[in-house]
Amino acid sequence: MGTALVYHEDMTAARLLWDDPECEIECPERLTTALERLQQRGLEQRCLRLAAREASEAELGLVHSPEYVALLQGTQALGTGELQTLSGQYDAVYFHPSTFHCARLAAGAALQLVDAVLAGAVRNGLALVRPPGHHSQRAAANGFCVFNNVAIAAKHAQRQHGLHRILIVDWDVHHGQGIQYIFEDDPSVLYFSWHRYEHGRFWPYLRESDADAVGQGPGLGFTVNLPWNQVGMGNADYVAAFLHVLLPVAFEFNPELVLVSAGFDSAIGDPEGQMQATPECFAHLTQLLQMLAGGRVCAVLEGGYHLESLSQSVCMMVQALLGDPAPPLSGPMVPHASALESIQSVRVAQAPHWMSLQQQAVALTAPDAALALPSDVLCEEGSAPQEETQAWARPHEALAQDRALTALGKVLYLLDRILDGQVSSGIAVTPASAAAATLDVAIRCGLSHGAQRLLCLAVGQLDRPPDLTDDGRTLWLNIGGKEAAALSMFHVSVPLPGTTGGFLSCVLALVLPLAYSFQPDLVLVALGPAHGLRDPQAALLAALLRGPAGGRVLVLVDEESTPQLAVVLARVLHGEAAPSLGPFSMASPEEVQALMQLRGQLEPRWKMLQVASEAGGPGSG
Ligand code: Q9C
Ligand code: ZN
Repeated sequence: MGTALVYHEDMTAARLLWDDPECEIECPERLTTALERLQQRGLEQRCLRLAAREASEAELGLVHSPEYVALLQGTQALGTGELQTLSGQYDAVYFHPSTFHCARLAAGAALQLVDAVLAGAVRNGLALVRPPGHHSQRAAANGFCVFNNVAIAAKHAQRQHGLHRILIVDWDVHHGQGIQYIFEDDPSVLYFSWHRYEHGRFWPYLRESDADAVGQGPGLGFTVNLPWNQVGMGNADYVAAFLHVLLPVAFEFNPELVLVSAGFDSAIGDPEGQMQATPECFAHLTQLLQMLAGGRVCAVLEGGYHLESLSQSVCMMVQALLGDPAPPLSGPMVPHASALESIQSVRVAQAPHWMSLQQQAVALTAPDAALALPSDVLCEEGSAPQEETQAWARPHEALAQDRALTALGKVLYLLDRILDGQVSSGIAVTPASAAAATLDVAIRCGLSHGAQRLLCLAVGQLDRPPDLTDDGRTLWLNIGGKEAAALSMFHVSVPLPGTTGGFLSCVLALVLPLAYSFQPDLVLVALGPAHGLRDPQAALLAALLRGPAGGRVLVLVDEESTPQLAVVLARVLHGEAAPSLGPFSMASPEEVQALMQLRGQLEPRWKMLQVASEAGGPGSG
């Protein structure tokens, strides 16, 4: 299933007709440059191209008042002076005779994308539109936005497709207060926004952009605001916000559809945002969102004013939507203290509304989503030369049998192909009796064949190879150990969680932060005998671990696993959507305790584990 790209050239028609330094950045070149870059990189050609249609009056009416729509309709016939006067009645807005047409196309593009995804014609997609939408309100244009494209698409998905849970992720650098107002009392739409805030000193200067605005009435907890109080936020801050705020809440919410208010003014170089996140970061964020809602992600362009940065970020997002591995993130993966303060303040504000952010345990369930069964398998055939395989196997009694040796040959072959970049990932089946020995050889071989840092995630009863050196090149993480223990910064063990909440916390609050901090160039996942993970859990784990290692993941599966496991693993490693984990059950007190203890021990070295700044903000510790 593919990726849609919705666009219409007419959306380049609107432009600023007078002098206004605040508005001139919202220009037609934003679209043409991004589209050209998608074509240059061959990405546009890999998408299903859809020509945008205009939203109907009734569709605009899902969000906007009839008077406001009529007013906009009237702008088509106005002269420049009248347009300028009318524009002056709104904050940071300009109108052009083509604005009404463009804005109807922008909303229509979002609708077409949602229809294509919910009809199953594509799995996901991006609508490249202008004017943007997330600041626009029921009867007001605001911040370059005329109609609220994403809000209209969400209402449409509810009304026309009967959806009950929609997640809106607004990663534009400005607060989408328009979306917040439209859904603030609606528990069926979860709105997440991070935004430059600077304690209220940044546009649009709203008290309700702060972390303590959490929604109203039945919508309490369904507005999640993460204010950035300093500029300069980068890759580590954005990934930390996803791991420690958005994803725990989103997995618990269990959306049927993810809409992204995809503004790229939160990327490096943008004059509005002044942030530092590189374009690659948006590939990672996109990949993480694809773990939700069966991968049904509909992104709609919002802001983004640095043409080069915008184009690169758009390409990164489309690449990730297409399922390509995300390039590794550059720079130190250490969140800023100010970011951690913000993250902690949202967690505190939202804790009353989300089990996944709480520390006390009560088992509850949330509705399920269907698991689509996999159909195609990624199959890597081949074997390392026999002499080489035998040489690696020699020290291990468990590898003496032919069957074990044959399996090892395949593992070594895959490992080499991954390390020299011919394939990005692979799966190999290992005999139960040889699991530990095969893993031992795979680690040594990986390190001697070019991996600088190797993350080994051993699931089940797999002992750490006894003479593995603790030199910082291998991070050994065992899930399914007897107890939670960090024997060193590179040797961590945690019991297998028994609840979905415990599993998700383990992955989001421990495994991924460690992995993103360590920045491995290869990940080995070994699902040992009786590993105890359910197939969707194993698939989610493998899918998520593509992120920190540039997609270089080798999974060793015990032969006693179900045949479906290899199939679902092959699919997710190929970039397909991860299956649903099923009903959410809260982590047990023991599981929470184990994670807290490990986090305490490991945080000094692995900074992505932090959820509060070291100085200790309110409610930390
Ligand atoms: N220097 C969008 O990104 N100007 N709208 C703020 C602060 C208004 C942004 C001035 C920015 C509107 C969709
Ligand atoms: Zn913006």
